[in-house]
Amino acid sequence: TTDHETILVERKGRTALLTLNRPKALNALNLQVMNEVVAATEALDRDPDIGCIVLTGSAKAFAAGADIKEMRPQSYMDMYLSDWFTAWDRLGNLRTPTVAAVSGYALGGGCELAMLCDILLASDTAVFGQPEIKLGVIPGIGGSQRLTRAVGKAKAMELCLTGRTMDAVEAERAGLVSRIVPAGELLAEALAVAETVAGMSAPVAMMAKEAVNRAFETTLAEGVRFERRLFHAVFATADQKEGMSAFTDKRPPHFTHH
Ligand code: CO8
Repeated sequence: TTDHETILVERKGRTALLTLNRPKALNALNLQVMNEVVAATEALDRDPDIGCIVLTGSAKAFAAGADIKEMRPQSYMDMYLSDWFTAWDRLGNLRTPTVAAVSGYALGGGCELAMLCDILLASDTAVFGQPEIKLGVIPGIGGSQRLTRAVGKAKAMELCLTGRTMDAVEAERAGLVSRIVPAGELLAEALAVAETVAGMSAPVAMMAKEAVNRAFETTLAEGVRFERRLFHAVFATADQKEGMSAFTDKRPPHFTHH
């Protein structure tokens, strides 16, 4: 698509690839990037022909944070009245599964953006952190909450209070990323994962995503109840019949996303 300046959007079959493209600023996330990413992903989310969205940056930087130069002069009232960065929350509300492919710096808002995605793949060069404290601020796109849920208090507190970063190995051990991939293979692997997800039944993948996400919002008993309702609901899909018939027929399933 052509109506973006800070991102590139490509489609490959049922997969969409969104690349942050402000190389001179290491993909710093200004309001334009936010608005373009959110508008593009919401359009893809509405498109029944897209089953998974990959978000990536450059080899050097997934994103080096919110745009410090843009934020520097803002007052409290500027931030409050514009509800600065609120649109990023909408990325977490997409129904289509998302994959973050992180190479290089994922700092501050960049780390928060990666954590807004459903699957987080890191290259062996990835660097994660919430260094806002060094600038006299704190995380503002959910980092203090999502990092803590992902890696626990011990590491989240240390990272947010000292600003130190984690390499890919530490991030994987801590549970922030699902896997580490050699830098040269990151994008191909992310697209392969996305193609796998996009090949599943779209409504069932949406329900699986919704069920996992509910674990972050509710008690175990309520979460299990929620899962059970969705489990019963998948029996209303044609894809459940197709998936189970394909198994018994010993052939690959052909999901119709209904
Ligand atoms: N914002 C704006 N510009 C940036 C940013 C950024 N976050 N990061 C890098 N850049 C720019 C640099 O200014 C530089 O531009 P120029 O050439 O015009 O000076 C260009 O990108 C290249 O950067 P460097 O020369 O610094 O590259 P290095 O390889 O030397 O260093 C680093 C790479 C270590 C990543 C370094 O750039 C850095 O430390 N960047 C800042 C990292 C950071 O602190 N991120 C957190 C930002 S704050 C944040 O994200 C808060 C989110 C919540 C806000 C909530 C509001 C409601």
